[in-house]
Amino acid sequence: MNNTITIAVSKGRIFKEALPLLAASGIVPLDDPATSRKLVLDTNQPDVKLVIIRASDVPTYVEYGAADLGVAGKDVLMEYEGDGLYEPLDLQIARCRLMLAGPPGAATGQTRLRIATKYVHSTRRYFAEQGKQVEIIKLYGSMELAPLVRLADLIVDLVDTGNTLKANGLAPLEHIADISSRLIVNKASMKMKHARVNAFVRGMAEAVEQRAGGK
Ligand code: PRT
Ligand code: MG
Repeated sequence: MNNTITIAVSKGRIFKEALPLLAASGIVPLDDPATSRKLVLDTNQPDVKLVIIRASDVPTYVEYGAADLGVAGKDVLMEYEGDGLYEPLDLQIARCRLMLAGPPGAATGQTRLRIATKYVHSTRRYFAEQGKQVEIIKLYGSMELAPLVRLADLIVDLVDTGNTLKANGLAPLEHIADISSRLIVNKASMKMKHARVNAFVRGMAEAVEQRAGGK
C-alpha cells in the first residue's frame, strides 16, 4: 500500500512558520521554496513530501486528495466552500486578525455600506449576524486602496501589526475573527493512511505544545 504522505503548504509566511514545527516532529525539507523553483519538495523522510502551492488553493488540493494534508489559514478555510476536510489541529502560526477597517472614526452603522474585501463569505456572515445589509465588492488584493479612491466606504482585511492600514491613512474599526493556520486532512487519507496520518498529526500537536510551553 502507498504509505507516502503529501503535505500542501504555501510559500511565504506559512512555510517559514511551519518549518520549525515540521523540524520538531522530525521532518526537514531538502529544498527551500524561496530559492528553488521545485513545486514538489522531498524531505529527510522518504515517505513525506511537500507540495508548494498558493495559500488559497491548499483546501482544494486536500479535498480532492492531491495532497493528504495541508496547512491553511483560517481566513482561507472560512471562505472555502467544500466540505471534504478534517481540521484536527490549530498550529498557532501565521496569526493575525480579520478586521473591519476604514478611515479613522468612520461610521460602521449606516445603511448600505460598501465594503471591499477578498473575504466575501466572512464579511457577509459578519454583517448578516448583526442584521445589517451591506454591499460587498470583491477584490483580489490591495484592499487598502479602495476607501482612498472611494471604491468602498470600508474594507475587511487581515491585520497583523496595523502598519499597512496606517500607511494608507486607515484604522482598524471592528474585530471579526482571530486567524491562525490549521492542519487540514483529506477524509479518505484519514481512513486509508490512518496510522501514518495520525502519527504526523500527533507529532505536530506535540511540536505546537512544546513551542507554546517554551514561550
Ligand atoms: O499572496 P498569495 O495570493 O499567494 O496568497 P496569500 O496572500 O494568501 O499568502 P500569504 O503568504 O500572504 O498569506 C498566507 C496566510 O498568512 C494568510 O492566509 C493568513 O492566514 C496568514 N497571515 C498572517 C497573513 C497576515 N498575517 C498578514 N498580515 N496574510 C496576509 N497579511 C497581509 C494583510 O492582508 C495585509 O495586506 O499583511 C498586511 C497587513 O499586515 P500588517 O502587519 O501591516 O498589519
Ligand atoms: Mg499575499
